[in-house]
Amino acid sequence: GKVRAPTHIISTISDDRGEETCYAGVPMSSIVEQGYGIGDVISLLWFKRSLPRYCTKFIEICIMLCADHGPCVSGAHNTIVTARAGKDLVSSLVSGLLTIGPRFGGAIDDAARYFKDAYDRNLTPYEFVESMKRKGIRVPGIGHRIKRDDNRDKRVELLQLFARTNFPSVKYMEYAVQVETFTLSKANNLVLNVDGAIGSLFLDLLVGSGMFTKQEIDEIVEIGYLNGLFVLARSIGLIGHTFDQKRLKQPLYRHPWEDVLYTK
Ligand code: Q5B
Repeated sequence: GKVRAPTHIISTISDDRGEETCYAGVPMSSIVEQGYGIGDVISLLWFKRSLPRYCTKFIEICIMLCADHGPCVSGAHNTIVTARAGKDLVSSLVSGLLTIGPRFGGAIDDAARYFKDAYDRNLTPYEFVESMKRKGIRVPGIGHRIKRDDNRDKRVELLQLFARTNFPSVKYMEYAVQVETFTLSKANNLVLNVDGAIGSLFLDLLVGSGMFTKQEIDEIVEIGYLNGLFVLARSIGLIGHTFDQKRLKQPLYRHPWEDVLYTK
């Protein structure tokens, strides 16, 4: 039989050897001719399968809603300062991306992990939140610097509305809402934030679509695919902020002395 030299790389998501590149077996021409969108491309390259339209639409809504949140958030601030230091597009972009993490935008995977574990173990919101408190862990997906009980995050409302209308089940999201009701009884900024909404709703997408086995869902949650949605989305805004600063010919940023508490 054929003897094959061992390879140094294994790849399962795309293949560029033929006449046209295929994403998870789907040729480029089909992607264009069948009117696929960015949600379909993400489905193919991240999840290695075509997902139903309501799932790819949900992915696209996540990308659109998380593309930017103004110049004052951590990521945009870093990007603006870097662009004003005369750095190039890639440097300005990655400077902003590097702020994405457990406090800012990168709480989606942990929100999914903790909400799934708590729901699957039938913990009441009280038991879940208090157990997190005992462990000294802030509930991922809960809390915001400017959003409050009386100033809800429109992005969360839009995602919830879409899911309630289109998903077969929203049990994880409803659980997250019950957790929010409990945390809001403690402080009025402990709202379900955009990370928590995406994390819980993506669990509903994975479980409710019937497109993933239990083992695949556990692997997706364990590896942590979902922060990728925020990273991808916010790159759009960070690139925009870079162009904006260059267009405005903004000078080197220096933080004002008056805004620093100098102390010994
Ligand atoms: N406390 C987000 O904190 C923030 C608690 C909590 C239990 C919690 C905080 C947090 C989890 C991580 C998370 C995603 C750091 C946020 C995003 C994208 C964004 C951003 C934008 C965009 C805010 C005051 C008191 C303390 C705390 C308690 C706070 N959070 N307890 N569970 N989750 N959340 N991140 O307001 O007794 O005084 O010690 O880490 O989900 O990033 O727009 O800006 O699109 O760009 O600074 O939307 O909630 O409050 O730290 O002063 O805490 O509340 O223990 O209690 P804050 P702190 P105590 S969405």
